[in-house]
Amino acid sequence: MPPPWKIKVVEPVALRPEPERRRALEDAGYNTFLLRSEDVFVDLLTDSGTSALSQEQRAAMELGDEAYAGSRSFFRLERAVRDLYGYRHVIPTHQGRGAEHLLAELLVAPGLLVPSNLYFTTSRAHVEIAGGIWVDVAIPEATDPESTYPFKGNVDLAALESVLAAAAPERVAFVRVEACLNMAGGQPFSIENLAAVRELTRASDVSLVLDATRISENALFVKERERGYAELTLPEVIARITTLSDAAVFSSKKDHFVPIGGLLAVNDDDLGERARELVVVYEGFPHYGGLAGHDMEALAQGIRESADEPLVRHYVGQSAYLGDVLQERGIPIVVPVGAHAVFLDAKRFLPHLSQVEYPAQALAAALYLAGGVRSMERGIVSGQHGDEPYDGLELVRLTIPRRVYTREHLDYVAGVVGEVYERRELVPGLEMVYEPAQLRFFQARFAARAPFLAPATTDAVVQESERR
Ligand code: P70
Repeated sequence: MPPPWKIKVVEPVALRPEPERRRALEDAGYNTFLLRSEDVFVDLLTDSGTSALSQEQRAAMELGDEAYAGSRSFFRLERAVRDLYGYRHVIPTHQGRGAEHLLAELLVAPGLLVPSNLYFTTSRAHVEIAGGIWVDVAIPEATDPESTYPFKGNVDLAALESVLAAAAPERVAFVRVEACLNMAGGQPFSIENLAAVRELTRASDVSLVLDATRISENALFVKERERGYAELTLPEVIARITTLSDAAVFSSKKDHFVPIGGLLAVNDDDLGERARELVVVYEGFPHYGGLAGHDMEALAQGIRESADEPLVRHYVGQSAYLGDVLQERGIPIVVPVGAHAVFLDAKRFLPHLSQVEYPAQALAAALYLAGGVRSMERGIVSGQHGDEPYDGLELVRLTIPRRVYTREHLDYVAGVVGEVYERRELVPGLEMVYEPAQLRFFQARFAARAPFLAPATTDAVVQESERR
């Protein structure tokens, strides 16, 4: 189906000539985070804050009430959250990690455990800065790019049960379950699994906190893949999910179509009060939490749009389409294709590189050089923890912003990836030359171990993709 929107405002983009891309890549230390966006042609770095606003969101922004306290816009936001998700207390934050910070300050203490279905970078960082210990309780399929299990976001119930049996409730801060598990490829959990987690946490007197950042897509996958939900509306499925939790954090920069914003939402009155006490220290008064009134208006409207099934279905369909085209060309990707992105499996894409040569980082650099396509490393640079050995997933994420790119853009991206795949042995490994102390993937710098794709090769890549 064509998209359920048409384009009213456009932003020009251009493909820079090869020598300029090469220079930009070197200046960026082979890290796609450090490229300037004007040097990027198709920007698939992230779906975070990169969506197109709707006309309704832009209109709502005119109504922003910029009062410091008691802002009308806050109450509209609170109503939108309660209507769709049902949580009693709504604390706005500047973005998702602001909510994660509050949650960690509220519930984590030194030595407390946070069991979760796989890590997310900022979520784990906040837990660890507060002295907590992250415990992975993802099912094994989550880290197997070739497993076609439909709910790779599920929690390993036996693993969770044994953590809780050994430590709950005193030594467990909360159990975290992330919707459309980002680091596994945007993979959903089933409601059956979440309900079982709910039983375990209840029996152990521990809170269940959702990372509901991508809950809309998770709800759509449930409708399509889990028996008994096909006839429910998308908002009904979303509500089935949230009622199984005690609290949630949201990065609203994804499903809620806003460039900035996040939420902490909780049911417990005491926790809600403590969150409002804390938010004034880090974010702002509880009626804006680091957001402008007009941001809260756009967010309230975006929350309503996030439960619009045709919109979510089209969006998930874009990832599926790109995944299909890549698979037809024999390119190794994570299956099933998840919510917000196609993840290339760099271990199979560049088998001549060992993981300490940063294959996913090198592949992301090659895609930029070859066709101005920006993607994100999700491998050892993002996942390695201190000096611990890492042999986990080694992925490159081609992330689709919402309501932004057309099928022509996706075909172009598939062409670039395909041409690089055909010349894959020309992609050399990298060496890390600067490693920041926190969340190193954002700002690390690299040097190439050998000349990176010869210029003639990159020109051929673009010509090939244009010919197609
Ligand atoms: C991405 C973004 C953000 C995010 C998330 C989940 C499941 C929390 C957050 C934090 C941005 C990003 C963040 C860290 C590393 C790379 C990219 N994900 N939970 O691109 O929210 O960014 O608003 O503070 O996906 O996946 P926020």
